[in-house]
Amino acid sequence: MAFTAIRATVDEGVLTIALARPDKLNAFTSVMHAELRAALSEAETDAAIRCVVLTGAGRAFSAGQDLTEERMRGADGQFDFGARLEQDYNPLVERLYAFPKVTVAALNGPAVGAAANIALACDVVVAARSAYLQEAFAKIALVPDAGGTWSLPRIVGAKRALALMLTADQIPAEELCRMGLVYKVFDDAAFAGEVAALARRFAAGPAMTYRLIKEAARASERNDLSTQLALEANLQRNAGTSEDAAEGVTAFREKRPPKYKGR
Ligand code: T3D
Repeated sequence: MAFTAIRATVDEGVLTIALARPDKLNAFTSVMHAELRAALSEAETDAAIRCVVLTGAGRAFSAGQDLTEERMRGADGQFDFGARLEQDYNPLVERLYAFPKVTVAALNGPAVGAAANIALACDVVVAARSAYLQEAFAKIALVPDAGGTWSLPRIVGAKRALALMLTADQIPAEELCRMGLVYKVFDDAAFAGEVAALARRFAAGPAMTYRLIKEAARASERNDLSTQLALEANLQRNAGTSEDAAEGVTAFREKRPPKYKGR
């Protein structure tokens, strides 16, 4: 498919989606959203794609919503700042949270505004040392969106989340890592190689089990301990009878790397 605002490439089971408006720091437009939807649909249905990496072209991950794009209007003809969220951002965030394959946000540079929170909706977030994240909304007198008010307190705690959102400070990669917003930081020169290696690891891993792990992790956000323990038992029943689980144990006994099929 020909895209104009993203680049999508597949290699060794990994779909890499690069937000690609580098002269505008990959700011999101409705075209970019539509193209992202198409690329993610492809990733969902194509069994050969087992991991999705979301990154940015050029020096930024993304500067969030394109502030020069014409605003949507409500039925009364007035600007409606919620409309774009309902049409584009909210479905994207929900889709990423529920995505059936492993998703990696690779912050090659600044992740700002809605883009920061889209990154946080991915399963694993890694960053180049020069990258930063900024809940920039308050700087332009807007409320954090794209799930930030939900995800940030859960990741960094209520007080720190509020400080991030109220100050709109740029938080450097190392600090993001200490806060738990980023899993690992890599030197800029090594970043692309490290991301590719991590994504290839996921693509070669037990895809069905990954899906179950994600289901358990997401469910824990609403479950009490007893409900979660029961869910774990059920999911383990599924995982334990998979071909991959049998292969995992056989490979361990035979002292060789496992060859997973994702079922
Ligand atoms: O509909 C709604 O608006 C509601 C939805 C809101 C969701 C949101 O995401 S709100 C948050 C939106 N984002 C921002 O407020 C960030 C705006 N950008 C910046 O503050 C700065 O650009 C950065 C701190 C991210 C980076 O600064 P710097 O100095 O490294 O780069 P720059 O020179 O400011 O930007 C380079 C170019 O990208 C520049 O274009 P030009 O002048 O060379 O033609 C700049 O205008 C453009 N750019 C950067 N961010 C955006 C953008 N263009 C459109 N929209 C942007 N968000």
